[in-house]
Amino acid sequence: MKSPKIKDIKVIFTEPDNIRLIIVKIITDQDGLYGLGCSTFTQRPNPVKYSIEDYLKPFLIGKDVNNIEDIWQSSYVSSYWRNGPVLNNALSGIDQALWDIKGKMANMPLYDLLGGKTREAAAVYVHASGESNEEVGDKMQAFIEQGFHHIRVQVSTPGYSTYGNKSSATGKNTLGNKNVKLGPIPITKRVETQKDGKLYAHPGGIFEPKPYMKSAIDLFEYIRNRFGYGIEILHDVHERVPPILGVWFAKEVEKYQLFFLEDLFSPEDNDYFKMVRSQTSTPIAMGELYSSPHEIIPMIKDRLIDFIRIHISDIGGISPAKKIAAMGELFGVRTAWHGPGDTSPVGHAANLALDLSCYNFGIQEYSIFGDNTKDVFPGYPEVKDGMMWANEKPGLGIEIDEKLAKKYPFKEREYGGAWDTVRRADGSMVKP
Ligand code: GCO
Ligand code: MG
Repeated sequence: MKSPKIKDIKVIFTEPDNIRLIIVKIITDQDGLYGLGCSTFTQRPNPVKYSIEDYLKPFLIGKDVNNIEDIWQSSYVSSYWRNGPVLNNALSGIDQALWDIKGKMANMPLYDLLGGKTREAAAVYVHASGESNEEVGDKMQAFIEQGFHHIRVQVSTPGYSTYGNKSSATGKNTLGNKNVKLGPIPITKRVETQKDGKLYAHPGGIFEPKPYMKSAIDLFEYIRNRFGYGIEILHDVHERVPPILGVWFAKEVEKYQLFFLEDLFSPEDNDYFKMVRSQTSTPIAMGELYSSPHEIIPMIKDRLIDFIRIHISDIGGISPAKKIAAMGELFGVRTAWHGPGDTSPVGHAANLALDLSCYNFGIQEYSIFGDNTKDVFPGYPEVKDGMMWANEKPGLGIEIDEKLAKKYPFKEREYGGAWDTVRRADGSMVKP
């Protein structure tokens, strides 16, 4: 039988629940045979779209859909310079769509094609954030009653801006010693997040490492006193503290037995992880900001992390991700693919195919899909009893309602949509 060829490639922008999503659809020359992939880089959607439409599409039209690896390798070097978030996200949409087509042609769910299930479903973690320990605890209680067993906990630091919460930052000194001045507190006022239909990237406010670490440690103490150790808690530092303070923090929280501590350092400070490994057994997760194999390979090779937090579309799709997962297995490192709101349900379906088929699965992040998002993506992975369940449909098992997707065009955003600018009390920039 003649192998299907790539006939057309479409990029679909949609924002059903205030997060910009990018979907790729590969249409073959075989009637009714098409595939979907996620290319979501929510802060920079346009360059991803142009990279696909202006470069990958002309390069790929007419190619045999069977040859995923050859298409991936030749596309990867077709730009000569490589390993960046824009080109990798563009390539991911193509790659995931080809795997979706492969599953449809084999009439198999993708996890079966990748070796079959190593578990019935993938345990997920959800986000409990709040302005106080009690509020975080109450949200945890609600999630526990829904059957979740792994919960990421983030609490606001009074007077400062905290990742996972948007407390207004007055820069009020909460170090406990009223006389300590934190330097000239720059005026950061909160602009409306949404005004006249436009979205505004509000300033990220003021972040100070010591007040943040104190409030996080107080939160863990509170949670362990209220819930004990029978529930798994996770925490995301989001790369915001100076590295040596991160080393101290990882040691200080060891007694709270976190499931993992995430983004303790920025990728640029990877070498600090060696210090952490020799001083504490706090489980470490890192990877959502990696877009090159050169970043993750040393972390696995030297067992500097316990969980691979890679954003699959940011590394180039399923093809590279499954190789990284295999390397992780050989070194005792588990997967914890990035699964934020700015991974589309198609991307979550790709995560899930690997979660189910990889022996060294660790945990799957799950940012609860909004109702509009669920409508746009029929077949989205179901979550119940704290687990994400795949359906038995071939390929990724998910669709996109293109007509409905069009009803959610990208909103206009100030400066095109930037990630928050977070500053120290002296006004210097913080990696956000
Ligand atoms: C997480 C991540 C996200 C990112 C977001 C960036 O652990 O889920 O840190 O919250 O900040 O995906 O766009
Ligand atoms: Mg994170």
